[in-house]
Amino acid sequence: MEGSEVLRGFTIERILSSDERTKYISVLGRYSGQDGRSVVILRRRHFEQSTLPRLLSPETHAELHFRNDIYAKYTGMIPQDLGEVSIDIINPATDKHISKYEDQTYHMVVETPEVYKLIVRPYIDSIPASRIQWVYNILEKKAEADRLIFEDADPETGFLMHPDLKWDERQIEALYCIAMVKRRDIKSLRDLRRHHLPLLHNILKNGCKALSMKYGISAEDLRVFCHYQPSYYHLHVHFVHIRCDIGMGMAIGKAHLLSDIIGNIELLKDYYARCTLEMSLGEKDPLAARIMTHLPW
Ligand code: M7G
Repeated sequence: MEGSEVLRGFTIERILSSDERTKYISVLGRYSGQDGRSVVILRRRHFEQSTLPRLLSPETHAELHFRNDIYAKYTGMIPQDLGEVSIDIINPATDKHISKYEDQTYHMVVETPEVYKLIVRPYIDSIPASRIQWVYNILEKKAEADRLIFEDADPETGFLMHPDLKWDERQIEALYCIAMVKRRDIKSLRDLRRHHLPLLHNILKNGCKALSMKYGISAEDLRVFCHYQPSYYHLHVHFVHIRCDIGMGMAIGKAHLLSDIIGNIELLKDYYARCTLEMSLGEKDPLAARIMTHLPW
């Protein structure tokens, strides 16, 4: 579906979350004639410097709101083509998608190696593979092949780099890219061991190099990290411009710098099998309920 068809037949069920500061809203709804539910995310785009000459010209129609001495406030109608919004659609959306985009209270949760073994790993193994079909589509070049930034095809240490769903490649300061490892046996940082160091070093070094060649950004301007818990259990690494504010996505208890991960494993080969990890989980996350009921307090 494209163009004006993409939202035809969509009815709003409820707002999942909305953020005035980042001009973001996520909405739950249904398409008529479909059983499942859908999540639609709208984001207003940041002003691009290159469009300023048009924005600040008579092409923008301004209506006076009030004037006081040297101060004036207007409501402006900018040229139509500069007023684009980004629209992400997840259709059909699972309960996990809905909870991911829903406003909720977050709690800090402690995951010992035992909690991981008894609760978290069985939960990860119970997630249907279809949940990461989009990852396999990327690895097999069935989707986003035209957006590929870099590929190292080595089956052990290789990865593919793409712009993340969250980035429309417009503004370098909003740069958000994702490196997806080729091998399919690493679910998350919990699985990382010393023999994975060549893979991790490769992603850090050649991921930064690829972004420098493609976008002219230097490694010092990038945060390179993994999420724990991630939303998708196939190892991937986030590359984000240092000026890009991604809120909870870079919070303590969620984002783990790749260089720290490497350092920890260099110190102790099975660090991530033995460490206790504290993390923030939304109370609507299906994992939260499972872990909470097993906490000793
Ligand atoms: P995560 O740490 O598992 O979850 O990262 P998070 O969403 O809580 O950060 C997964 C990353 O993959 C996120 O940054 C998503 O925006 C990104 N992502 C998700 N999907 C479904 C796609 C996709 O289809 N294409 C691309 N390029 N990125 C995606």
